[in-house]
Amino acid sequence: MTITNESISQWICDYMADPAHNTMKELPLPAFDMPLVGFSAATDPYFAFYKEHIDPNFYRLPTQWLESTFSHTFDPENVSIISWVLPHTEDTRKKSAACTDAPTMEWEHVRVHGEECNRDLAKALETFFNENGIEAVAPMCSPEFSWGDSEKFVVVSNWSERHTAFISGLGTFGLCDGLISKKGKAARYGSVIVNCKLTPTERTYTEYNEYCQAKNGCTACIRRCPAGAITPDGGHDKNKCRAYHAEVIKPLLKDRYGYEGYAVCGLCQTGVPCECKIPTEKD
Ligand code: B12
Ligand code: SF4
Ligand code: SF4
Repeated sequence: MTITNESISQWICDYMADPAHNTMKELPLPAFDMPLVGFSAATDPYFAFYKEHIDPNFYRLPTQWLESTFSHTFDPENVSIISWVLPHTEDTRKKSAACTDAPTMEWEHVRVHGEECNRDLAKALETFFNENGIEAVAPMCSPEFSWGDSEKFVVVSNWSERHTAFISGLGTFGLCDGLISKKGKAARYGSVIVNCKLTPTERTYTEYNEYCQAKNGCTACIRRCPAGAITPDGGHDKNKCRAYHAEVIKPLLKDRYGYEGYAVCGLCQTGVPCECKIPTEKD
């Protein structure tokens, strides 16, 4: 296969079109709708900006991921990033939008098995490139991926899928922190770094929060959050959000469904104007 933006996008869509890959495993349902794919260059100044902005001693540049994986230097001019959005299905979104205190089991299965599917996709794409003689690494699947406490941002990882998607032309941040793409905010994100020159996707926005309608008075995610973790001026309080996951969602899911696995909330992602599209002032 000739490696072009189009052929890679098609490869990702074909992978996700296979029901054996795109599955919630424990429920006979697809985890996601069809993906959106974006591309960026390692030389994009935003990568260096985010390293500084997030944590210069912890956050990594694309070339640093390749260098630590393959133990030699890489020319950033030749390194690209493939980033994707995996949107939740309408069924999962609608069920979650109807909830007010905790999401449904479908939402939890997307967090657990949908994320497995996201990482399997990243691993499969990484393997595809490596087998074709092009070094590639999926940070989220690397043993070197980590996240931890941050003075500035409470918790941060050494590779942020949302910031990568922003740079790759896929969307902008919302008041609640969620990244809003053309397919909205109810989605998961992934990426692979490759030693190969690809054409960066044009960013059709200039502000990091351009799509969010908070500037026009939208308060939908504030009202959706059962933890009071989102405020008009403070944005997203990650400590309140995490505490709600651990102290409220976990016991609720155990009582309701007998579920004792990884528990998340995500109610701010649905029942809002940016759930599955770029919101407008009229929403
Ligand atoms: C740690 C983490 C969490 C933490 C903290 C979240 C956070 N906001 O950082 C907790 C446990 C709270 C959490 C919760 C959730 N998470 Co989470 N989480 C992550 C993880 C592992 C790392 C995030 C990270 O590194 N953040 C770095 C910090 C710096 O990001 P930030 O604070 O949001 O960044 C802000 C600034 O950088 C600023 N900013 C950006 N550009 C600029 C430019 C300028 C000039 C300035 C001044 C500022 C600025 O805006 C950003 C938003 O406010 C990622 C996976 C990954 N590797 O990316 C998933 C991830 C972010 N989570 C995700 C999801 C789905 C969730 C939940 C919905 C849970 C669920 N599955 O139901 C909730 C949503 C909470 C919320 N409102 O965001 C998705 C994102 C989906 C989306 N639409 O954005 C991710 C990408 C996982 C994935 N693979 O898809 N998560
Ligand atoms: S619900 Fe409204 S305020 Fe919240 S992120 Fe979406 S557009 Fe922004
Ligand atoms: S994930 Fe839940 S608790 Fe956290 S900000 Fe969103 S709605 Fe609030």
